Amino acid sequence: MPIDATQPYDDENIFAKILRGEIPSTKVYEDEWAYAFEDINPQAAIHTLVIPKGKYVSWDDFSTTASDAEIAGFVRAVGKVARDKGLVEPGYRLLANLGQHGGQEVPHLHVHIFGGESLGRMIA
Ligand code: D5M
Repeated sequence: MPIDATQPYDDENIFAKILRGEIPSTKVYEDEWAYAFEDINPQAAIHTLVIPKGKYVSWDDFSTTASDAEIAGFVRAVGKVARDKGLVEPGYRLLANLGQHGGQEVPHLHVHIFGGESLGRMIA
């Protein structure tokens, strides 16, 4: 079920539990600002999620309330994960679903990195 992206942050959401190490994940990268792990239900040959360490429900929440340092750190982490996976050439796709129409299921901001194959025009 897609979430209402205007809801308050829920400390019990599944990505909060992953960040706290309460449930397992396949870690790809971690730094001060971000944590990256493999999507449990991959929609492409490479499907990695990057989440900020701060408590942000959505891209809207993050882009309006995070500090410049958090935003810069997170954006650089997304780029680094994709680069380290060798995706810059031949390319990849970033996606952040937001709310009901965006089909966002988990109420902690996450950017999907899709790659490892030709992706066509759209991917869910
Ligand atoms: O995407 C939410 C994504 O989160 C979806 O692609 C599955 C993934 N997911 C859900 N639970 C887990 C766990 N436990 N590990 C790894 N990946 C997970 P959305 O953009 O919200 O629709």
